[in-house]
Amino acid sequence: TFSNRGAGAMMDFKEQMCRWIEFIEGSLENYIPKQEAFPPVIFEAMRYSLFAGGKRLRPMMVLAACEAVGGDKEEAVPFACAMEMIHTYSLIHDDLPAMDNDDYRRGRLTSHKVFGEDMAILAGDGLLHNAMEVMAEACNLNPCHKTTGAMQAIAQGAGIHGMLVGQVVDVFYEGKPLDRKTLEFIHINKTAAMIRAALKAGAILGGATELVAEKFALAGEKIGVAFQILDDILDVTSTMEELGKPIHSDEKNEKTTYVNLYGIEKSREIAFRLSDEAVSIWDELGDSCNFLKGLTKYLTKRTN
Ligand code: GRG
Repeated sequence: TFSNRGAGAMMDFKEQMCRWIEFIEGSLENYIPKQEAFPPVIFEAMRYSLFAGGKRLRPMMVLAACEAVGGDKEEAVPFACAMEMIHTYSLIHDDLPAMDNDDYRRGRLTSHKVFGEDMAILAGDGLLHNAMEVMAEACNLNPCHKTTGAMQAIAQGAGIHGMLVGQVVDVFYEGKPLDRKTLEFIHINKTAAMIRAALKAGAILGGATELVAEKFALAGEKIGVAFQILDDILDVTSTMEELGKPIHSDEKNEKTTYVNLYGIEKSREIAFRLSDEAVSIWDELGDSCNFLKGLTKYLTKRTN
């Protein structure tokens, strides 16, 4: 086990995280076709983004949640890999000229810059459908409410009841003023829904009761919103540091974010409060959630 049971209890949190990442990278290889498959261009494009060094937070959450409720992480591996494929697809599409038009992601050129817009769209679609195939195959191998429930939670988190609808509202309000309720809607859906889904799916796969799985989901929502607020703060502070400007909390950013609605200090306070609320859920659930507690705290201290 990589979680905090047995000898793992003594393991340093960051070391545990690195071991999870290594495990996830290896597992992804088993669920994605090799570059040589035909036609190579699409597999090369899918792999280019999938193996670009992401933090692997969502698959880590699936696996750690499964273990935290006493499940066997092996049963959760296909779902963890599917989460990362869906997350990567969303990043590829979000970077497209029609959306955020970004040139760099995960420290390298974005998919459309390397493979062209057409192939980037298809690589994103390819990752999404491969994720569905991997999960459906796992459901067929072990048909039960745990596997189908996890697949449902993941599809819900990614689609029109989750990330996708958050992206729709984000795109719709581009360049228009946003009120707090709408901004909250975007954060809860675009960012938090996938983190919520990862923790809920992991708990379901581990055999949690509906009540406990909902607690994992709630912790995920709080972590997800805190994660997005901190991301908005990092965006502003890193740009200001690059420009050598002093950081003023009332500084305006072109997009409506928590930072320009509440200021840096208040935004940080809201993110820390949400993170503390998630930590209280882990405390309530007991020691088996120590890794997830550590991860929650780590995310509030992140610098990238
Ligand atoms: C295209 C349907 C569709 C959705 C796109 C995920 C997303 C929705 C947009 C990405 C833009 C963005 C900044 C989203 C906020 C969430 C976020 C900070 C994503 C990056 O997640 P990390 O930090 O990335 O876990 P890595 O690269 O580490 O996996």
